[in-house]
Amino acid sequence: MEKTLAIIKPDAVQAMHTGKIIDRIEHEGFTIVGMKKLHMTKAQAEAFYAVHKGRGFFDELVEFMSSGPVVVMALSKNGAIMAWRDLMGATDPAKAAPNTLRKLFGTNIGNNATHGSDAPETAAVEVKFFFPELA
Ligand code: FUP
Repeated sequence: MEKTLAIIKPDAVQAMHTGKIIDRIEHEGFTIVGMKKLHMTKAQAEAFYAVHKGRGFFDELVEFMSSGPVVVMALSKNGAIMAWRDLMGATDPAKAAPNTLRKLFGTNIGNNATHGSDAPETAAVEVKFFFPELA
């Protein structure tokens, strides 16, 4: 069964959307195979988003992702990577489809409530980053 890495970002945790997002995850047929709440250090956030280093939004992204607690989950489902990205919606909440998590809970392209791996290679690296025991 395919696995993907999902994160409930600091904005959504702070706004008390964690329970609603987990409820959607369960009802959309994902199995939560790993879950923990943690507060990333700046160094951890930089390492996690290393692929974006050099982009204009990198510093802001690292600041934001280390600004408060997050909930990280390894999700399993047939086609989990695309299914989770579909459930999240577009990166920019303003462009996200109705009823997607980013449309419902995101504020703007930076504070967009959730993260999801974008391909099998990144999913493997990202799941291992937080759940080495699942790799
Ligand atoms: P996504 O895969 O949908 O999370 O989007 P990206 O990998 O392109 O971007 C990762 C994160 O960087 C986004 F979730 C939010 C942040 N970002 C910005 O703040 N500004 C941008 O223009 C693009 C991305």
